[in-house]
Amino acid sequence: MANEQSTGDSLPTKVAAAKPDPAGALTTDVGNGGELHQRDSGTPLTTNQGVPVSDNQNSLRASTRGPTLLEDFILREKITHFDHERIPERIVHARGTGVHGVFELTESLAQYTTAKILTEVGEKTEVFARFSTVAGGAGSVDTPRDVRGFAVKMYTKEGNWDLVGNNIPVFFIQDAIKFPDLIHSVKMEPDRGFPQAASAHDTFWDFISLSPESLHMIMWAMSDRTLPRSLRMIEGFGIHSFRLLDAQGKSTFVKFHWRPRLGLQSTLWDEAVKIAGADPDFHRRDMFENVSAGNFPEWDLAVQLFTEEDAAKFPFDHLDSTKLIPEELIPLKVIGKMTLNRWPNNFFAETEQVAFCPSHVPPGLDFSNDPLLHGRLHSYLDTQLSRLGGPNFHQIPINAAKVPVSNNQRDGHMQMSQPVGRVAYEPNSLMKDGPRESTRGFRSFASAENGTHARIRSETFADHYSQARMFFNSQTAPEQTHMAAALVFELSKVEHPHIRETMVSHLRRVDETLAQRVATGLGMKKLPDPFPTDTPAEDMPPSPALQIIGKMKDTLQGRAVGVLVSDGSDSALVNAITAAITKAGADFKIIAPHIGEVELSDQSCLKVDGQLAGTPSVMFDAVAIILSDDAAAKLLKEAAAIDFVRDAFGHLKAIAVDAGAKALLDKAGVQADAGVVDAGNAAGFITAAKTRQWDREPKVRNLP
Ligand code: HDD
Repeated sequence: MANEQSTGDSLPTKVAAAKPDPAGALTTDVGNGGELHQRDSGTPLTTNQGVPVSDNQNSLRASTRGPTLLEDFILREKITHFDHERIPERIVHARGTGVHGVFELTESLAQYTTAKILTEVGEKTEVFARFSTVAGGAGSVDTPRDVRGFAVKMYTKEGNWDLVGNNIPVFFIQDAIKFPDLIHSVKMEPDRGFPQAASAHDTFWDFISLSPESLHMIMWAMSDRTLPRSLRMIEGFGIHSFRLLDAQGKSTFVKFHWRPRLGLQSTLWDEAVKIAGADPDFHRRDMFENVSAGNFPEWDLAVQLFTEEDAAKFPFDHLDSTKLIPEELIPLKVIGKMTLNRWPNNFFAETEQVAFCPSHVPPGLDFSNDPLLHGRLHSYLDTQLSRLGGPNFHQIPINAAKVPVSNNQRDGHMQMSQPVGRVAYEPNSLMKDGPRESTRGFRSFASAENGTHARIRSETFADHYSQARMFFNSQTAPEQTHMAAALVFELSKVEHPHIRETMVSHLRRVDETLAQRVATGLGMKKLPDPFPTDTPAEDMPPSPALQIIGKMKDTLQGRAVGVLVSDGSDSALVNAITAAITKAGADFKIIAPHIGEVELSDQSCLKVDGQLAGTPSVMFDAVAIILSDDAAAKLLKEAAAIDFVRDAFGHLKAIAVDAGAKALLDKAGVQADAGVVDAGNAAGFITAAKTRQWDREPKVRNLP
């Protein structure tokens, strides 16, 4: 039952003087500042035992100024509950943002599986998605360089299906036994407790340099994929091969992909760093604001389907999670759409308590033999037991299946159900309508395994460099440059030269030009020898589907534009540009030197969304600056205004400017280019704003 508590909507009324009742009769409350708290005006405030509370401002005292009494069970209950408000945060993916939504199937996979969610076209299934960073704690910022978790719980008619993926289609390691070491290496170093939410430190790169299997994932981690512009604009991948099983038990392998309808988009590193300071909740706020405003983000669910025979022809092993199947080899088939359309009522109850387990699959799905997946099938259930306190976490509303759950499991911490009758076992003859096995129940693929029982890594897992090279070769020139810059940044934070050298020796196996660029960036006089390997990279055809820039959609939809104005700004220009932004499907925020309203040139008033110093240009995809001459002259002395312009330019954004704004650009040392558009040319500004000005990058930054 819901714990009914005051919503806080009825605020206390301030009165001039509230008098303490000397006899202690509860006719008047004395709170801090002499506030009189309205009694009997809303839902009664109660203890957790349902006892109404008459005074929530004062603890029970032996005398007016005297000691507080142990007898005060109301105080003790309230403080005790507060003391236990926190549960252990997730060891990884602690920082997350959850949203409710719906999945609708558009193409049936009935040929391959019996799973209803994948066969009943038009059926809508409720979902809860949680997006996360990996390394940082629950209170860390939203925009570090990090992989993003993409976990979706689908409340299907045949039980819950958790697709617990990331925004990158491969992983760091091939075997789950290495996972604790990987995570310990990236987390805060144990002796010093830092760095928080950062891979740029010795222990991470030490581990990576000694784990060649991670090189492909490192290429992704150093790409702009780990700097997403918005959680609404990331791809999601189930990563492992799963199985689809038909009614005869025939198996087809499947990989799952989520594709954002808004397209992929990333930030630049310098921008991400500045966003972290300007708004540590940047991604959570972006999701909250858009879902609340009805701009529901959507993803297509696509599958890659292949048989054992297809897999035998791949030049890699699909059971190895450090490998992907290029779309050019097995094309994606779109089968449905997920729409996220409802913000949770309560962050803790839903986003924090949601428990995902890759082992949660409905009948008609099954697992492949990926050794990383097999470790996960154990780990997630185990972690929920300590994080949520016991084996009944499935009864918490956010985790509960939307279909009846009936079995003979009993008791345990926080048991919420009250089973009736004397039978708690099966088979039995005493409870005729008790839970029984079902012919529609979950079945595992009947596989014939043979081979040596041993701690062994398959030969087919030995190639660590070919796909790393393919990924690098598939990128556009600016994306390759960003990867080199990211490696230089991260390895520059590494204190031990031998770790830097080992990393460059691996990079020589991936791509000589990349290795050279990074070595130069790290001030190395000569290249170290390539890392010894029996399995050097084979050249694979590039896969343009792995780019971000090349795949960017020609749209401003779902993006945000900052419009910097002042009192006296030209109203016609402001109105035309804001109308064009809205027409393009984007959002705009009015920024001004002061909060409240600005009065435009035609005396109309415009509500201000953000004060200049607290709303830097890093919060936006493009900016328009329309200022009166007076305001422009004043802002020439305002560092926040100069930074606004300089950062927008440095981050390769389109900038719309009027005459007043041009003075600001000059002061910021900005030399206008094609991305700096006259504010009178709203259409030209929208076109420029749909992309970054990549040509500008070499002019504003010395890149490796
Ligand atoms: Fe994991 C959480 C994704 C490998 C052990 N993982 C977690 C979450 C995501 C992933 C998205 C957060 C779920 C949420 O929002 O609550 N993990 C992955 C992916 C992996 C992967 C895509 C590789 C393909 N993970 C992995 C391995 C292990 C774990 C190999 C252990 C052997 N992961 C965990 C965990 C977590 C977790 C410790 C922490 C909190 C939780 O499970 O519920 O059990």
